[in-house]
Amino acid sequence: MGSNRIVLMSNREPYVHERSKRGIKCRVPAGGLVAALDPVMRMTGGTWIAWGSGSADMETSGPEGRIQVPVEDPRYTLRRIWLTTKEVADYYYGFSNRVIWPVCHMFQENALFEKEYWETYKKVNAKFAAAAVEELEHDGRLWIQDIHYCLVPRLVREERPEVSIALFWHVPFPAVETFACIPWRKELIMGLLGCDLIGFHSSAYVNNFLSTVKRELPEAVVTSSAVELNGRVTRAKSFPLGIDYEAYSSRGRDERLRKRAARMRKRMDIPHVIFAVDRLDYTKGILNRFLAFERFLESNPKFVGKVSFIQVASPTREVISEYREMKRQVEETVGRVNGRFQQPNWTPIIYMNRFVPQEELMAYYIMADVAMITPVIDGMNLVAKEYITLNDQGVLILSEFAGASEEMNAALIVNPYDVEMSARAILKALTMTTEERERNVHALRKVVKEHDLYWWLDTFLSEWGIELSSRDWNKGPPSGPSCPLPQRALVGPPPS
Ligand code: ADQ
Repeated sequence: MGSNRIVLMSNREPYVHERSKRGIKCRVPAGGLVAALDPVMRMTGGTWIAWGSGSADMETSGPEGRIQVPVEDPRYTLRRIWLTTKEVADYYYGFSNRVIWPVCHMFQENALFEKEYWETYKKVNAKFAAAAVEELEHDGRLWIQDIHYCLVPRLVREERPEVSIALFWHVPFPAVETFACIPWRKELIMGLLGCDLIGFHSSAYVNNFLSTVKRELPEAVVTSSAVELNGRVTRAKSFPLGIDYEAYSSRGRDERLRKRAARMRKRMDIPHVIFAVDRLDYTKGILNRFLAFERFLESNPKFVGKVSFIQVASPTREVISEYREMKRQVEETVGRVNGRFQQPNWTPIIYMNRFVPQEELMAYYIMADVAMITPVIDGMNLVAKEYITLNDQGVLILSEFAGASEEMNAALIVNPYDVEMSARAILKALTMTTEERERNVHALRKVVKEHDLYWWLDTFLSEWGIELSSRDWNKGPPSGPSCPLPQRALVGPPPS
């Protein structure tokens, strides 16, 4: 079955060294996935290859970008890949975020098919593939995360036919006609078919991927779960990603956190609170959500002054014009709706354009009566799962276009484009009895608990031929691994 030592590849690194006025600090990026994959790497050893994006990454790594992590108890190697400003602009912001991202989210009109982006994407993929070839043992395993390295599987396969390669695709895979917009679609598909296994969040995305392969490569033999091309088989399967249910659930029972949530709620002094948190991305449906809230207030005047909508929207990809334009529209709408309904002691939409620390986010989850998670399209959406785990009586309004809705159908499911329907769902959510709310939470928690992060890891790894029980490895809180500085960083001169 080959070695269990994994070479993991992702755009973001698990440990980032940053220089500040007070010296070098090591940061563990927020987000469940890094926290989940770090224990896998600790357990299996091996190497994590990622873009070295931190301002002090170079001076804290060895000559080839290698550093042993976690620094206080080294268990695996982090191999940082250096990218020039132009490479970051063209491969990351360009091809990944202005070609693959919009097309996979069916926003083709936001895509920019620049040849230069493609050329740089190829170059950066070749750089990452070369690093993987160096790091892989004979019979090793390469696990690629997401859309940034579609060409790597084939490039590595050409050099090292014996290694096992898997990839998890974190965003939707669109319908065949939509993917066909990409001028380099065939090269992307050929690249992905270097994998032995490709995971998606839902069976719909698996089907879309297989249909695209069928269209682009008529010579391939495509079944409902695999592709055979030139004697090599690539399997495609759905593995819905979950959260660390136990960790979130135990935070939800934490007395200090509950008191904090109660204090926050008391300060607001309002009968009802609706909450949403997203990156400020055009896929997240923030604008439609505000229009639905406006319609709700319009048609239910008795709720005017009685309900506030708290929206946390963290800045993201602001160098891209579509994101700046969307931010402008969202902020204009907040201003308009608030201007229309605001009263001296009541704000209809409380809008925060920043990243909030995890503790604060959890307090919002606990204090909000309703979470309105209504992306116009989303690969999965983990916020929906986090909210339902933390709030014992919370009502979830969920978009039918979030991957999460495939399993979480006990939520109030809405079409986010249908403003009337979404406004009616808000009314329903605010008028449900305690019994109805608890029944729904119970049904939803069952799915979230069953298909949690460790289920995802174990199912994916087992499908790939690795039998490990990840649930036993990571008993820590969802805040993830700790990260003190390596000694070298305190004394070593910066590299030239
Ligand atoms: P995202 O679109 O970034 O990623 P999403 O699932 O919405 O993923 O959220 C990821 C995490 O970020 C959650 O844990 C959430 O709590 C946190 N978060 C989001 N906004 C925040 C904010 N303003 N402040 C603090 N924390 C915030 C992609 C796909 C998703 C898919 C994930 C995982 O687009 O569809 O679910 O990957 O595969």
